[in-house]
Amino acid sequence: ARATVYGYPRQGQNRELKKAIEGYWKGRVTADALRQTAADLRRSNWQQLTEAGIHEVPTGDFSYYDHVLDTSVMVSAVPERHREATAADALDGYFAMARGTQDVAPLEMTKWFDTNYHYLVPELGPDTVFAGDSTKQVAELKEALALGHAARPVLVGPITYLLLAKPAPGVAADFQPITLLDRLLPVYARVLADLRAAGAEWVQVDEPALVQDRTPADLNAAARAYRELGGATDRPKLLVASYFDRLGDALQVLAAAPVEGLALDFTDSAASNLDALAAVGGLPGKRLVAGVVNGRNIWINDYQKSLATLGTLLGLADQVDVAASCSLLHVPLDANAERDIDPQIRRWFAFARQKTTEISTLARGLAQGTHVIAAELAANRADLASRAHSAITHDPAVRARTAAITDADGRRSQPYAQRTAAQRAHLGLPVLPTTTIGSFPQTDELRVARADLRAGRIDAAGYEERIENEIREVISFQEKTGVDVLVHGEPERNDMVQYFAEQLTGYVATQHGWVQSYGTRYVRPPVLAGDISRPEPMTVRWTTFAQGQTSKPVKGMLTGPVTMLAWSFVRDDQPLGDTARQVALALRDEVNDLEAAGTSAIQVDEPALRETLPLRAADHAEYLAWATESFRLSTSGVRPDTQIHTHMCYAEFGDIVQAIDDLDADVISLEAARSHMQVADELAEHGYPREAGPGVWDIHSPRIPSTDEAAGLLRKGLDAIPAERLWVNPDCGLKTRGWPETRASLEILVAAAREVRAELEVDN
Ligand code: THG
Ligand code: ZN
Repeated sequence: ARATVYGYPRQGQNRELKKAIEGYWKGRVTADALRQTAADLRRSNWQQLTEAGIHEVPTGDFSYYDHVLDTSVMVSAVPERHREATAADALDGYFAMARGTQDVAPLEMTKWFDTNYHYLVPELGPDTVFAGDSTKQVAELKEALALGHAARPVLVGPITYLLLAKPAPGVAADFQPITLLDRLLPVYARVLADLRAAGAEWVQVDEPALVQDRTPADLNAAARAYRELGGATDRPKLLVASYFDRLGDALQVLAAAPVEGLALDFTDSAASNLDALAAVGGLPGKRLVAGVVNGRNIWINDYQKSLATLGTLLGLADQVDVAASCSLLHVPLDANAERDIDPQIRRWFAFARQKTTEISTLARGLAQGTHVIAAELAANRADLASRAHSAITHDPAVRARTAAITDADGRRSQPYAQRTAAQRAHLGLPVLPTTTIGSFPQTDELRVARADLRAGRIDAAGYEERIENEIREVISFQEKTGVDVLVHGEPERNDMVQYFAEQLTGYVATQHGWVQSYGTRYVRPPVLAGDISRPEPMTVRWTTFAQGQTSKPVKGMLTGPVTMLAWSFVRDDQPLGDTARQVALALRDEVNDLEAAGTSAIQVDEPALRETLPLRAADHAEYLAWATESFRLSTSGVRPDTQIHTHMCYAEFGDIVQAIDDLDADVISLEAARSHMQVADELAEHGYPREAGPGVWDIHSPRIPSTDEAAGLLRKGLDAIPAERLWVNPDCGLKTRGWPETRASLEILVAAAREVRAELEVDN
């Protein structure tokens, strides 16, 4: 048995890659210097992997921005509008596709399966002409081979590539990119031949799209693809990799294909792969790469359990190798860099570096017998026991409280239809009330204040004074502009998850735990390590300070339980629903404290509700049950006349309108401006009965809308949602916007609301 991984974090210990790329964009770093930084990072990654005992290192997984975009380049699927730029300069053209330019829009970005990584969506059409460009793949392979490593190039597979693509602009919306398969396969065959010629013994072809629900036509396409690629004579051995879930019906297809190896996910959520593999008769004559180390969470592996799985697998394939379940791109680099985390807890963590050691330890144990890893097994048992029996993971007070939850805790005392009039009266709202989503521009001064506080250049009092000044300005601006429901602007928050994680017991924040979100942007997901409780109020101080500055209602702002889970590393030792209920109860206390402090509208954001939907439809109901329950648990403790808002963005909502209704929130704000209010129609089609604010200002661009434009969107909203249930707001928070466009756009938003209100009065 050998040890391998499918991919490694690209950024470097100090995010050197981010700094080099952003420096290049600003003209401060030359292309040569950027290439050198990239080559240095690859070299150091391969060296780390080899030293950890990884036998075959991945190549081609490195990227300046995104590996799906790299695949588009590899098959020459460059959109028409980017051809001029790519012809002039390959690197600048690449970044033009990723980020757009003054003149052309970038490729659309969307989530990579159910991870928090985002890829650039290929744009294809009936006229797409593919051509093989192996340059990057061949160069990186040669680099690794020259450094003396055993290397395996990694490609996004043709089926996944096509299934992730969308119709190019101007192409019929019902165009199916998978129909281009016959044109794409010769290009893949060409790249494979080039890699063979460059010295690749094996090439890994990633097909994670096959773990989703697939039609028989898709499965036929997969069968055809691997029959054709496998049938080529001049090719390396093929390892078809799947991850993020079980393969289901696709397993049979791949097991029967003329390829030399399969890589399967054997972590808990994909555990049924084991039985399925036995049911198809195993993989006689093939190599099986077993993803037993979770590649997308940060907990140490259970060696005993993995060895048991691996032992069973030995009887099902010719050769069994050990790997992480997916690329290690989705976890931070090195837990040992976290000097501030309690060492007792840090022993429970395995980031990318630690995982490579786990993989090679398991491979050694499998190959030579567990006696050779006796010391590691003992240490692993001790660490697992320390976690299982810790007071951090088992807080009796939290356990008692979640055990005592009743149905009534998740139900408001009156139904929406009765609450709404009381809320309008209580809040004193006009028809078409105006509000914002919560955050106001995060200025450099605010970031400097936080850095000053961290560095000890100012004390807590000095920091709080700066925050208070900012809140005063935000409130006075909204009053002057005529906004109806105000917000304090969240100047005190770094990130909407991290801010709460830092204040909740049981959550652990990292200092260096960066994970790529998209391009050069990274997040530091906190860890839900133990039982969650709230030692003291988290937002009441700032919300009441803001309310003290105005007679208009100020909305309280919280991050909902689903999003707190979705953007963190979650516990793997209890069901997600249990963790969600603990977070929900902590938030419920905060909601109730805000109400007691005089807050009459409280927003609990759930931007991640839709994106956390499991990959397979069969798993949706269970997820939606705990998701909606935990939201209701956090919001149902308030009086009928306290208005609960929620907010969602980034998605189509059509398929979860019922779940949104089940949240029993009074008001929802949604992203809608770019889709011209399409979501309002979707809500109406499903008979959504509550108040809604489809966004009338696209905050993702610095462009200021005209009053006509915003009023036009509002009138469109009125076609779907009756006036007494329609709100007026932007698409999303304003933290990434500057003050000038924020001022101008909010004035326009209020003017548009007034204009349309006047029309309604005339109509009556
Ligand atoms: N917070 C968290 N997770 C998220 C989002 C969030 N996941 C989904 C979505 N939003 C991802 N979007 C972004 C947007 C911007 C950045 C990262 C993810 C970003 N990061 C800074 C960077 O890389 O320079 C670092 C930010 C920091 O200092 O914390 O700009 O909103 N948790
Ligand atoms: Zn949003």
